[in-house]
Amino acid sequence: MGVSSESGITHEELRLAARNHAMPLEALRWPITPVGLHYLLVHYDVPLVDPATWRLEVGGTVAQPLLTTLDELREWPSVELTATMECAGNGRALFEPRPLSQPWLTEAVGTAIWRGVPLAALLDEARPGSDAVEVVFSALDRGLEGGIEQRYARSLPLAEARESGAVLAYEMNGAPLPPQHGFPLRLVVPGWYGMTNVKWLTAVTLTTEPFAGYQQAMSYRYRQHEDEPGRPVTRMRPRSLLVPPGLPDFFTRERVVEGSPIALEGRAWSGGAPVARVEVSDDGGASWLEARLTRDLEGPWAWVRFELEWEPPRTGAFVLCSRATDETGATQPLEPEWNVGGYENNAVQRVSVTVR
Ligand SMILES: Nc1nc2c(c(=O)[nH]1)N[C@H]1C(S)=C(S)[C@@H](COP(=O)(O)O)O[C@H]1N2
Ligand SMILES: [Mo]
Repeated sequence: MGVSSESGITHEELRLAARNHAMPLEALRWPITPVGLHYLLVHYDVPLVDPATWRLEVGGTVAQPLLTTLDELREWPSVELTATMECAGNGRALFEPRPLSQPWLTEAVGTAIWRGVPLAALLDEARPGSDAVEVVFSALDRGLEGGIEQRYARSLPLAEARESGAVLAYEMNGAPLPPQHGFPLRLVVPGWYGMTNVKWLTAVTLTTEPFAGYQQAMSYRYRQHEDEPGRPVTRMRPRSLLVPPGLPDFFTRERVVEGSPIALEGRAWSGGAPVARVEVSDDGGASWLEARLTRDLEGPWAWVRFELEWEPPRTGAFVLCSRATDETGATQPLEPEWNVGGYENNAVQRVSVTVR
């Protein structure tokens, strides 16, 4: 992956940005992101899938291989999972120099209610062999990446597959998955960065060796240098985002607010542990005020809402920031921690506002 120190994005980045849209930040007002506002990331092409011929194949080192249709899968006992999902590349375009890939700013996130079959139930039915170490999830979409032709595939350690609360989802927010979000079936692993949640799923394969596919061994590694193996990208770091207050300027998106106090609100999440606190700063992170948290969604995997009545000490220009800390004490840095792939940038967001 190349980098660019140019502030202007390249034609290739612009094309990716137009295909893969972010969630407009004002959508942080909705607890559950309306489907069309949920962010979208598609590495190759959205496949056209015929639900009548589609099958899920469960195989590899298992005592009971399975081949199921969509209708059969819908007969299994199902669960609902409310989960916030964020692309591991969120914040990539804010790195300097900028890793060349999908140029996200801060808003590659969304929260949905997923309905489907618990992955653990499927694994119990298939009975993994005692030598099984990983579960590989393979999709229908194909493409080239790093010069290698492949179909999108990712793995999880068997223990994580069983214990993470992962779901094989066929519904998003009460309706069948739309094509772009993985119709007819996708994996959802709560707390993990987006790449784990394999869309257009067609095979679940138990292996006796760690998976060495492109999206596992080459991509989604946190590295400081091109030539080190790095560590795998796994769970979402803590992060918070403000609903941009006041009125936006059309072109610059700079905000103008009036009066006092000003109601600030936003959402915060972490894949490691529940969010413990959120603080807000009006001086670019020099001093912090404690925000009030509301847990308005089911379960531990959904973002929380935060709010604060802000009394601007003067009129003029301010830089607002928010900072989430989770129950492990993990928090957001003021500056991004650069890495080759441009992953896990959970540096505090900066929102420029002018108070009139
Ligand atoms: N089959 C397949 N699954 C995939 C992808 C993909 O390109 N192909 N993109 C991954 C990435 S990088 C992310 S961030 C999430 C995005 O999910 P969404 O588009 O439903 O928001 O899907 C993941 N699952
Ligand atoms: Mo992603």
